Amino acid sequence: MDKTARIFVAGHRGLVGSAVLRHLTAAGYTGLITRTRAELDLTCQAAVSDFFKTERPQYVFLAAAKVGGILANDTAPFDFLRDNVLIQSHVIESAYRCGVHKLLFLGSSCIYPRLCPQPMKEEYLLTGALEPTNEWYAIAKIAGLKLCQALRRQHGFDAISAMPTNLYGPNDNFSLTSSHVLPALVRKFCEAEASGASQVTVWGSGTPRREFLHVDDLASALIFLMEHYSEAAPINVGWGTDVSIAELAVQVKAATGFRGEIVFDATKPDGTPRKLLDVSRLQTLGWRPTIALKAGLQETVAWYRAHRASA
Ligand code: GFB
Repeated sequence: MDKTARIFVAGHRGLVGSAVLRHLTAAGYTGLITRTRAELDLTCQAAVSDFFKTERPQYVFLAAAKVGGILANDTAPFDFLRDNVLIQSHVIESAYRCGVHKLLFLGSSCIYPRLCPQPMKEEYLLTGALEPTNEWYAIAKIAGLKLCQALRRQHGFDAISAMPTNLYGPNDNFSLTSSHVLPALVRKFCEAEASGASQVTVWGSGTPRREFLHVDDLASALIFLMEHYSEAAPINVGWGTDVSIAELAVQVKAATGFRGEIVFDATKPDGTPRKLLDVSRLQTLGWRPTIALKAGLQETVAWYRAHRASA
């Protein structure tokens, strides 16, 4: 990508898209193209097609998606399947038809089977049943990566797919009901510390294990992949180690200064028992993350406290 290339960052207000935009801007890219949801409805095929014909982007980071934590996924399966299938189909097809040089599609580590051997290698895709709490989202993401592979195979279109682990950082969703675990815990512990509450409730048993990657690390990996990776196979992007949810809660508690008790609500779902990516392919290409969980948590707590009103 030369610095004047026309680059469309789809989903630039979200956690991932905003980080990609920050990194591209800081690196001196001048041809960045963005649209808010009000300006361009990606679920509308005609609108997306017109946009590509008019704007003629050369590169696309497809970070627009309907995303959410375990409860949101479990309770709105139609929305997660439908919105994501529509958004990705429209953007990927229009990108191909309008002569985009290269497209990067964002998937998720939940595409791998629920009881996948750990750490999860890219080749374990479609080797077992999916986790029921997020199979709708996972099926949409699998369809997206298959669209990319099919276009590459049938028409030689340079579409690649990155599969990130659980992400966190600035501009995340901090809702208590629809967010992922890390932002939810940051908010719960910050609010409990501020109000002097005696306890914080963590969903589930605390035993599931998750891997967390700071979104600034992800953005750097995605730009690296846009420049250095052009294969059909999806590629994992993660930190390479995981923690239990109980351990995460202890770390968030320490980062916020909360002094009360942690309790677990077993009526809430645990989801996949473990989700740790094998990141050896990406590391062999020459990319490694730099933001360890402890530092990333401290930064996220500070960001949340500074943006509490709008987050
Ligand atoms: O991050 P999370 O919502 O989704 O939950 P997944 C991870 C674990 O944290 C689960 C527990 O075991 C939750 O029960 N947890 C504890 C909490 N307290 C909380 C809380 O306050 N809020 C939330 N949200 N969880 C997602 C998928 O799965 O992973 C998406 O739903 C996506 O499709 C994403 O793929 C990466 O890690 O289980």
